[in-house]
Amino acid sequence: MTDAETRNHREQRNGDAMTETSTADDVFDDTYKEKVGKPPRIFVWRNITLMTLLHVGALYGVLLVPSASWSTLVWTVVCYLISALGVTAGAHRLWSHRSYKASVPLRVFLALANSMAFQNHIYEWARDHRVHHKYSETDADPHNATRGFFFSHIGWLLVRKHPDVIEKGRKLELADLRADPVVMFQKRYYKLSVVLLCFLVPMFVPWYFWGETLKVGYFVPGLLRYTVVLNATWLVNSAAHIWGNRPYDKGINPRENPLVALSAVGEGFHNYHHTFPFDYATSEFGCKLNITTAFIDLMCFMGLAKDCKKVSKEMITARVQRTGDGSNKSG
Ligand code: ST9
Ligand code: ZN
Ligand code: ZN
Repeated sequence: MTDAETRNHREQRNGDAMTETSTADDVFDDTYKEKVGKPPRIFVWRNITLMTLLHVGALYGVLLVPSASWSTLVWTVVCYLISALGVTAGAHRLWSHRSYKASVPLRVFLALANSMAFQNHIYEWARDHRVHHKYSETDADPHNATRGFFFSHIGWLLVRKHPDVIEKGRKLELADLRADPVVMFQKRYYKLSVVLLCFLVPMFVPWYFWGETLKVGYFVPGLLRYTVVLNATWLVNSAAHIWGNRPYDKGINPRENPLVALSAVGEGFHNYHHTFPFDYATSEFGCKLNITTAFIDLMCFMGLAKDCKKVSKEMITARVQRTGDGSNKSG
């Protein structure tokens, strides 16, 4: 693309986002210029050791699966879904993008579910995620996918952040997050809530209610489930920024990746999501491969959520024709 085309593309890109979104923090900023030179790479050996141990523990969990009872396996799936929703319906669609409104009981449930997922507290997660959208694929993006699959998948958690991530992140408003007592309460008691909800509850429930061994409880619904949820989440940053079609905007890296959508309970439609970050469904296709959208719809039906933001069909069609790669199937 020429400079003029790039400018034009960015104006169109941000035009759609600015018309609907409630927070300017997640809108792409094209004024940021990366500094010249290689990004610093300072290893954090504590994280490298802990992540290695976690993945070894998860592999041991895989070996224990045949000795787990059916009830424990069902419980593992339940824990997977609860922790996944704490990230997708909670930290992501509600708190990072404000794509719908949730009542206090639902916010409390999502905050507890988020602690079960142990992916940093909601405030930090949403702050980093807004920086990811605003400075996508640059040095100021915490998991900048132009640094390769490994970096955007897990590597970014094993090294110190690029100084631009912190500098740009400090300029975000985040007032909405600070004003939410549920977010601030979870931040305050984060470590305790993680020990309880990510490790102790998944382990003790099967032991107490149906006599599962503590070892299986710890390694299968505990470590294995936690590690799978982490990797499913990280695939959105890695695989869904590398492989898939770009029906809505061929000028950006994020892609539509159905396999990631499946494992990440609806979060793999990433070209759509970066094009319209305020859409509560993160997809044009409703609940298809999208358990999170079905969950939010159910919450609305029960009166626990409301004001879901949705991109109009006309806006999608116009955008597909203007900047899509020609692969859109919706006509
Ligand atoms: C994890 C997170 O896994 C996963 C997030 C994935 C996001 C996915 C998004 C995709 C879309 C949604 C899809 C969901 C799909 C879900 C599917 C489910 C099935 N702005 O951090 P420090 C400040 S976590 C402003 O130490 P270092 C900070 O406040 C896994 N400020 O930086 C602090 O200030 P002060 C478990 C910022 O030293 C100072 O800077 N957890 C920002 O570079 C230093 O902060 C871990 O593995 C910002 N953006 O260390 C631990 N960032 O001093 C991970 C920082 O004033 N974290 N600041 O307090 C760490 O250990 C460290 O952060 C580090 C960097 C080593 C990575
Ligand atoms: Zn992304
Ligand atoms: Zn997002």
